[in-house]
Amino acid sequence: MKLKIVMLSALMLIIPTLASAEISVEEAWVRLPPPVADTAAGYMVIRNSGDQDVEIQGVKTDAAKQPEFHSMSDHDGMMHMMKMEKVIVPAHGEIRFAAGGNHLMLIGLTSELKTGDHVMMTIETVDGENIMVHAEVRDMREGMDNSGHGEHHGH
Ligand SMILES: [Cu+2]
Repeated sequence: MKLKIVMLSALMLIIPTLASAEISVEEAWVRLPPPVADTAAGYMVIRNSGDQDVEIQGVKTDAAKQPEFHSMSDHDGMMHMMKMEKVIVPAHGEIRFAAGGNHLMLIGLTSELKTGDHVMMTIETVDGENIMVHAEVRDMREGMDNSGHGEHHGH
């Protein structure tokens, strides 16, 4: 009887976590940095299928000492980037990190990245949900990145 009560209370703890598992990550990749660089830029789309906005706490990866989300802005033709203080994925919406715009910055790479490598990351929400992300390393110097923005970025 006592066991039943314990199991029930454990279940009640689990249910709210499952109900909030509405964040998914797609199109994740990392731009191959120049050989001497110790930073790399990453891109992805974070989607929220839920009814409530979800705030992202941060990202963790063994690939970099200090991964952070950056916003890009244009001041008199010069691109500037800043750490995003808040990353909010709107309800039934998405937030895009794409070449030439907002991006993930992997600061302090812990090992050299090679084309085709998979960088494992975990996106954490403020509610404590963790989403695993596999981001492939792509070399855009010989790719088809014709957006015209990539060259401003300098990563
Ligand atoms: Cu940046």
